[in-house]
Amino acid sequence: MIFLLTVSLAVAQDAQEWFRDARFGMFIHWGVYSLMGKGEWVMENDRITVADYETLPSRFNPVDYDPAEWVRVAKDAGVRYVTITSKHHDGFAMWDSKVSDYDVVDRTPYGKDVLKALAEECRTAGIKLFFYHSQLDWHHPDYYPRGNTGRHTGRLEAGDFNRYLDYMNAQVAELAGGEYGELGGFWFDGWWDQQVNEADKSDRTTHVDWKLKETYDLIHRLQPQALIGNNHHVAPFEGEGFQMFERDLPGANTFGYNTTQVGTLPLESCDTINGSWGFNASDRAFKSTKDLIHYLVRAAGSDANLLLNVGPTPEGNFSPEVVERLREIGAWTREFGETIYGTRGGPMKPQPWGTMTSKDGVLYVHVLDANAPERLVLPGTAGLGVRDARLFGSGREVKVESTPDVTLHLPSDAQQAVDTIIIVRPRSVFIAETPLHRRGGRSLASHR
Ligand code: FHN
Repeated sequence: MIFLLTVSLAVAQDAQEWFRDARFGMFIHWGVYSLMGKGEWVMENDRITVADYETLPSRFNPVDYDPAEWVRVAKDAGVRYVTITSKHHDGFAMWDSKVSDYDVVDRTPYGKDVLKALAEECRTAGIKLFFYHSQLDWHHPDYYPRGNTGRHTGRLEAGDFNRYLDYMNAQVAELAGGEYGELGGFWFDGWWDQQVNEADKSDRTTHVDWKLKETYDLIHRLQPQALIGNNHHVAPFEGEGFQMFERDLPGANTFGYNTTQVGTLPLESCDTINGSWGFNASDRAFKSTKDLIHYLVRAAGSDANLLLNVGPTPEGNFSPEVVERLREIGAWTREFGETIYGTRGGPMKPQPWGTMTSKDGVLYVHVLDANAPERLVLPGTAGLGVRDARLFGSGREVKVESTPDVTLHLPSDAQQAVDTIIIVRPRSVFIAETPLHRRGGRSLASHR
């Protein structure tokens, strides 16, 4: 028993280390909602009843869906894992579910298991696969009591929540049962729908008992290495293997979801390339490649992964704007990826002008702001003797002073268009373990 526990703990730790090293993932929101071109919340936002929404699947025929091409684009961008919606809040299963016919195989003219095909391509390409799975369900009759959403679906005001949980767990077991290979993990969402006081992220009281332990134990029994994350916007629960932050870097709260403390689990930020998760035909607010790279670098500097979302069209295409940006990000990750993959954030806390990553005893200072000061003070590096500091690429030397924090003098003509990276080699062994800013103390564990 103790042996088994030790083994599964080691498996979980390995998975977490892998996750921390991965740094970059692709999020995919794809479902029958894509047909409406108004995002994945269209059922709720347009107050569509279950009866009306159920007519959508008969039109879902993604003839252009080419999972090998999706994975090629993802890999070329430099992502190490893909997280795709197996079921979103609309309740529609994107695989061949055995406990429901409300799925892509049974209800659409396409008739094929889109997750299966993607799982196979991911396996071939060495990309790990995660499933986004909505706990909230606007379709299932037993998702009752109704939550904070889904009140205009025309369902009977009755149901058995435990029966719903059995259904949800049965679907999770199908996904984790082996048919889709060894999974990276699960990314749950929708817990907040039953939160009594959704505005208060310190209050984890819900109208229902989600019985998370049952779901999490089930997954870990079937796939011990699978990491579980849950986008509940509150502090992590037992059994979760990473902590996520929607549309924000850990510690920031520009969106209103992220007032919870940054904990010690591996971290992940997710965000969109435009403003939408699911395909939204009128959303043209694509972020620039430069901003997206900055997001990735800042995430790494905050010791977090970036899970960057694409919302494919109903035909199964990534829009050209998305492909273009991913290609450009790929050019960057190929050249500069060693400064983010396998790194840990810090020890310098993120600064307005840039951020820091570290790996194998080397610090990478990322200067992101074109108007960064010429004299860059690196808070949190006091006492670190510097052997040398050089510009990534040219190898040109950068002048260093100790004040007592390490201070770099960035040559005025050295600034790069996207990210000016300075490699700082300490004089003594530097171990990047837990980032300074997450422990609120020093982590400059050097053997001097
Ligand atoms: O409601 C969902 C939303 O549709 C989307 O899936 C995002 C992704 O982080 N999460 C939820 C909102 O918190």
